[in-house]
Amino acid sequence: MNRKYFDKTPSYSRKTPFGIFVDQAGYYPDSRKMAYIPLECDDFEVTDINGSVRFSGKTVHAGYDEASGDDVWTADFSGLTETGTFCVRAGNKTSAMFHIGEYVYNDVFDKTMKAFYYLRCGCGLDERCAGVWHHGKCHTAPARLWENRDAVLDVSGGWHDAGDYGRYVTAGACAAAHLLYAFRLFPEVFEKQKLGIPETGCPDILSEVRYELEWLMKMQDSEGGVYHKATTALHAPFVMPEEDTSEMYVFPVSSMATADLAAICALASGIYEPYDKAFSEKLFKAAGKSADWLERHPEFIGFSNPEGCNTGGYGERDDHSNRFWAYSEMYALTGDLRYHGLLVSALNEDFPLTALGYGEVGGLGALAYLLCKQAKDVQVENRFMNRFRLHADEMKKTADNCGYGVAMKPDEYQWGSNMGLMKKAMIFAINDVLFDDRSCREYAARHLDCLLGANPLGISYITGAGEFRCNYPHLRPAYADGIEECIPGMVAGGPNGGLSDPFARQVIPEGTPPMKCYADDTASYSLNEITIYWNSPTVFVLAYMCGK
Ligand code: 9MR
Ligand code: ZN
Repeated sequence: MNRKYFDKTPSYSRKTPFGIFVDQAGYYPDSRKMAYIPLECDDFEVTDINGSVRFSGKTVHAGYDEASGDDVWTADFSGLTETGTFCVRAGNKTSAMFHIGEYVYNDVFDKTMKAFYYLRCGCGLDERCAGVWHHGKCHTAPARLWENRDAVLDVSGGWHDAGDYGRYVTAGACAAAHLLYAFRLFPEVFEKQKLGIPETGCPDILSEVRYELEWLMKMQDSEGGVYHKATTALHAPFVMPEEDTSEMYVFPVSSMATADLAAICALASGIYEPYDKAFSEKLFKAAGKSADWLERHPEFIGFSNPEGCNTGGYGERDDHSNRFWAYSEMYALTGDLRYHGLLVSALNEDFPLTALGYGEVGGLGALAYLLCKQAKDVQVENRFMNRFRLHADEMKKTADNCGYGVAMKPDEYQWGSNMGLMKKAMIFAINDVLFDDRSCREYAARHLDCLLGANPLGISYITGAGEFRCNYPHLRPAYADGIEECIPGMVAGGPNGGLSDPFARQVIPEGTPPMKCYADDTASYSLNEITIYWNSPTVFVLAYMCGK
């Protein structure tokens, strides 16, 4: 691979200096605390910053772990409940330093939420809010319809999707949905959150999501159909966003984008109502218009890149779950029985009812129904409840058989595996909410521990969080700004056994176990990109952990 663009810091060879793996953000005093050691040992101790032993115990041999290829010993130090800064030691190995305390997740919670602000397109980031990562306005010129170059429209705003500067409706709706459901389920943790972003007179999370919603509504055409994406024809080089001045195009309407827009606007309309009636009304109208479009267009209108375009495709094989989500949110918002009929008919198609997007969004539709105040069909309700329960039960078994305590099977380490990891934690959190099942909290926490360093590479997959953390994501501004410290709060895609890019194939030896197929290097888009919909489930999980 040509490293011309990516020679800032050749970082793929950076290895964790630690031999014992812990959650580098830390643990609550009363929570389960587990360190993972891929080496035989009997005794372990936990020392404080002065080196004094505060806890000691015997390790347990958890056994061979397929996803990592490690033979794992665990050190359970749940019995250590005092607050402070510690590290685990066994033999001649140590862990990273971590905290035990009541607020251990607040910093990373704020950072992962503020990451959305750093991804804003159009407005420019001023120094007061963005500090050293400030930059000028980007992508504000009017865009052209790909299929009718004479038609020009304003689609400025919204979040950059990922390491690239594209903006895609289904991806954006999914990320916004995770954030809005996080707010809906755990509002108290957001009430006081101060991110240092431009304020609009409501909790910061709502100001931030509003920035995306305003853009999403610009993607709706006069008939109610929604354009699939707004991107340049080709991915930009690794320059700052304001230097990416190629022509912006708006690509054709898809039924997935239209359904997801109806869904997210309906959801948002209810949530913003107490803060801003006019905005809520605007969302309501947009949602209704796209929902009407869906009824007039029962056929699937998919998306794949036209010739001459290489930006993200976000194609789907069908739009069943998207339509279901749209009708379910419309019913939740309006109580109109017509939508109830439509959501129930949508269930005639087979799609996963706990999937939380992007792509399959049945779980978001089920959640909309379960949480709504409208009259419910008990059978439908029970069906949705059971699916969430079964999903959690199944995941518990997988997690209990995994050396690192998570419900990820070896073949689930694919492009963006950290999204899979966080969506599993979301399912546990949702089960805690729906069934008041507190055993789920521990399982959700294990997944967060894994993301934050309790994994076989001993790395925190969130920039700016943890002693040994990723710092060189495939993220254009993070490279082009020339600043060594990466923009904080970005969740890396993570291990991907598929080795789906040339750089990954070059640096990861064949046969490497999937959970170890990772390199913290700008060059690897299939291992180390960031996206809004990998950050959003992480915010959801952190909100749950900081709250309920
Ligand atoms: O997240 C997407 C991943 O699941 C796919 O395997 C991959 C290849 O199609 O595309 C990913 O999405 C990318 C999108 O197309 C454009 N923006 C960056 C996204 C993350 O890599
Ligand atoms: Zn931009």
